[in-house]
Amino acid sequence: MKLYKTKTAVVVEFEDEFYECPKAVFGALIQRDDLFKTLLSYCVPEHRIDNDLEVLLKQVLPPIDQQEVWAAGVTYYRSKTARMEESKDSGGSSFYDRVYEAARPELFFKSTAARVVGHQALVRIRKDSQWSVPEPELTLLISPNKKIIGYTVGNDMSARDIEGENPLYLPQAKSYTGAAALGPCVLVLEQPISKTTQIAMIIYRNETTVFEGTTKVENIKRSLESLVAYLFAEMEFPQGCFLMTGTGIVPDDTFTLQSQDRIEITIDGIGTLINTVA
Ligand code: DO4
Ligand code: MG
Repeated sequence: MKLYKTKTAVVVEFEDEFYECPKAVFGALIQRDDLFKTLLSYCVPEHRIDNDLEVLLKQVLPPIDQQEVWAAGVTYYRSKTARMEESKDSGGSSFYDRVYEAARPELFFKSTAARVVGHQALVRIRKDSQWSVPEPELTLLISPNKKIIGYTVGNDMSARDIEGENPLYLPQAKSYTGAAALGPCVLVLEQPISKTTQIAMIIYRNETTVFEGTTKVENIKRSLESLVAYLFAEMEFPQGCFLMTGTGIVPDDTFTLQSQDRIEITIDGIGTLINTVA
């Protein structure tokens, strides 16, 4: 089932029907270990609403409340090779090689909730970057008790030239206004998401496709549980958190985003997160 946050309601989509969750507080719901069961309890005829997915998608907000957004890096082979290439002149490339093989993953703070943008909102490229890309990432919703309770689509916008110049610039390459997008909903399952789930990204410029790529969750080198275990090892998240799990799709080195490009990221079972570059 899918959970949407809109300006006026909390809505569940289940078996092609829509249900409103009266009096539900979105921020409290997305901390619950029993989220699937709780949402199911709203899926009764008295809460059914006539809704159209297209109409709903025009009203959705980012599916977050006060949670921090964290991110994992170099979890796919493609990400490792791309980072090694972009940082070769700085002498930093061996860090990526080593972290790909190491037991401890790369984890970094990506965004406060207030800076996250949602479906159909604008993302940004930094004015001081000449080489920026979107990173399409399966994003986990994790409860305060370290349980993966949902999945959403994430875009970890990144300034490749800034990180490539020096890996210590990572926070500037990754965290700035308009750098994190989540949405359009949270997929809530009774069982873990399938490893064969496909992640796809298309970038349009003036309605022409300028980049297209796909990967699968099974290409992540690490288990999702191990990423969560490292993130929670020495840190508490009283309201839970979101964790972007890394990108397996990186455009060729000649590609950089431009203002007005439209980025469409689709993850099977969740939906499509669409953002335009401001
Ligand atoms: O090391 C830099 C960040 C890597 C990243 O964001 C990714 O692999 O998705
Ligand atoms: Mg990333």
